[in-house]
Amino acid sequence: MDSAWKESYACWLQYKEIDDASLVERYASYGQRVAVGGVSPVLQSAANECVRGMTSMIGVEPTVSDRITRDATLIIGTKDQVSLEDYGIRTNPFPHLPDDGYVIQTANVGGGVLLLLGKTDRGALYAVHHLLRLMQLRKPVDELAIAEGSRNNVRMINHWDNMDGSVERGYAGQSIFFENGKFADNLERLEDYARLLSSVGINAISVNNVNVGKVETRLITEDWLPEVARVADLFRAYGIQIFLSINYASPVEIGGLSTADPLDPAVREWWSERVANIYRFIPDFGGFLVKADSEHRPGPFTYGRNHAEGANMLGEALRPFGGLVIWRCFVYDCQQDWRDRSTDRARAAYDHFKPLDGAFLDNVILQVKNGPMDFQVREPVSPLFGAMPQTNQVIELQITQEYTGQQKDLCYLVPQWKEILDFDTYARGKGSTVKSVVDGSLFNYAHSGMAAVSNVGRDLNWTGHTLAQANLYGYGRLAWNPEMRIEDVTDEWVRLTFGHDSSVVEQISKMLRESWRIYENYTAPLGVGWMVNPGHHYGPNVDGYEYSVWGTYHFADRDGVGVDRTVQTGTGFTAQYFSPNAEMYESLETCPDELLLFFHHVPYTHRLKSGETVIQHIYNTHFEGVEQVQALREGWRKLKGKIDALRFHNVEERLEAQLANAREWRDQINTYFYRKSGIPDEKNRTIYK
Ligand code: GCV
Repeated sequence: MDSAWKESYACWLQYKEIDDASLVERYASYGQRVAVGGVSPVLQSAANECVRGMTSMIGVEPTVSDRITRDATLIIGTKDQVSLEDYGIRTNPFPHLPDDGYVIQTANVGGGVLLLLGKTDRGALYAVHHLLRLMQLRKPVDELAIAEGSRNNVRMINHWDNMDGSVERGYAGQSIFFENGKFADNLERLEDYARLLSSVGINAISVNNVNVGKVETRLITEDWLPEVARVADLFRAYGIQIFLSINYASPVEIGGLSTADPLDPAVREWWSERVANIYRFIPDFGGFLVKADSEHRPGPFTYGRNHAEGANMLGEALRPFGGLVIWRCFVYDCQQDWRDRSTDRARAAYDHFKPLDGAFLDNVILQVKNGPMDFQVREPVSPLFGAMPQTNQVIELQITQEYTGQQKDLCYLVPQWKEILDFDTYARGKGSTVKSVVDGSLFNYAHSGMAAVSNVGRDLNWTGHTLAQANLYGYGRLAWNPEMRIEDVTDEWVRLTFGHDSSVVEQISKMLRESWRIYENYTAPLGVGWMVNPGHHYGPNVDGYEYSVWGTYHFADRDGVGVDRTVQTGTGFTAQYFSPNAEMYESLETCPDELLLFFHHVPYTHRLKSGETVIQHIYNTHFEGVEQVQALREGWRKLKGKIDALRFHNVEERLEAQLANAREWRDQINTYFYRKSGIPDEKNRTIYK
């Protein structure tokens, strides 16, 4: 690989040679003799990464011993292998750290020793990555005393990859896991992926699409288990557990049974045997991810059973082995008639699951999409967060940009995710944030955390758009620590990926931070959502979304637009929130502008808090959005020559496509609403009529 290709592929693990001689000297003093506390696969990965990073950044390859020696300058191990006291460190942070936690400590022994100690092997690997990150960020390491852990015990990536090599909602090429109906041969690529994921603390991955096809249904059989086990071995060495998405109708489709009824003893026995067999191949198998009774997928409803009965049957089969069922709450009737106000899609997840609180087994986790709809650029937070104190939950985010520009348009999602995680549900009074629900602390969940749909594929740079790498990085960092500030995640990613030239760092950080709101400006307005082309979901089409059979989901007519979800006159969705959120959304006066059309149907002349009318806001934001994309493009062009040509052109090309897309959105949306409302733009700009 030539160097530009390498940079593109390496993402944030660039490990560029450091040119500051005094820093190199300090780093090198620790990077001479590495001692590792054992030979477990995870500790080996930690040691290899350490050697790779050190050698590349300081130009000296450390010697490595697999025993702790007194002359070591850097020690990688676990709390059970190395005693902090032996190195003169009196306070022991380990009792206060979660299982994946670690300590990085500089000790004054000999010429100085760096201790990188995990509570477990996995923690030691994370400690190595933390140190390498500090070095990439050119930070001093002489007086480190770091103790870190993640409050989210599930930090997961979901792949929607199919065995034919395609990726549902994938925008970066074919699957890295599968090709032509089998597992991909390129294990090196998978290993590099595992390195990237472990560097940000991801500890679980589901490898196949939640829409499980005929071929993929057999992944849980001997046909494929040896291959799944091979992938599991590889990821295990990076502290990442493997999960499989399953087809709920498997007992019928591959088991020769006449039913998949979760209460049928033969079905239960079939799953127990299947599960036991999986664990023979993969002793630390994570469990199943399940999409049931949604978008034509089979599920317990077929047999008149509810989702607790459906999930618990699998939970029982997995329980003896410590496995988990991750059961998705994305359950709704995709063929609903949106004119029928009694079947609001936004209500569906809560209506199905809330009554089942407390009915799920301890090893079942409900996976809830961040909003009640489907990863739109703007939605309220799902009211299910906080509503199920007795049921484990993880939040599901979408890193892949299905509705947010498909990795052609720049849309950095960290600001959106931060807003969601910081949202106060008021479930237990003020301060009941989403992040405190999903980290398990609010209700003391046994299992909880975060999951997100992957945005990677076989493109050289993994994510198609180079800057979309920031979404993968940002997700991992927030899953590890939801308290991180947007500025810090962003600054870190830019420096790790593009280096430290301040004009580059400032420009790219600014572009990233502004991009979500820019995308929102030129697409569907004020939280109404959708308005995308059917099927592929890219580009504007006001009445196009395939599941809006009657084209009326936004309820735009001559007089107004928006969906009345109030209790007083609408679908009653606002009542699913705790007070005072329920009242805030119910009232036109207090509903935040950016969600106005999600909750209310209003005349075009309704005045927003900003002082603009709704129609003028639509015109203004759509003109402004295009100008902002132009500014993104100009800003990027200033970086020509400051970053390598490959990555420069990759982004430039996409910004061109984004501009064309933004113009199309502007023209379609403005024209549509001008035609409906008959109200001209106050500023007399050209709206295509
Ligand atoms: C995997 C949306 C997407 C589907 C996806 C589904 C889901 O409807 O368009 O591609 O299916 O969400 O999350 O299950």
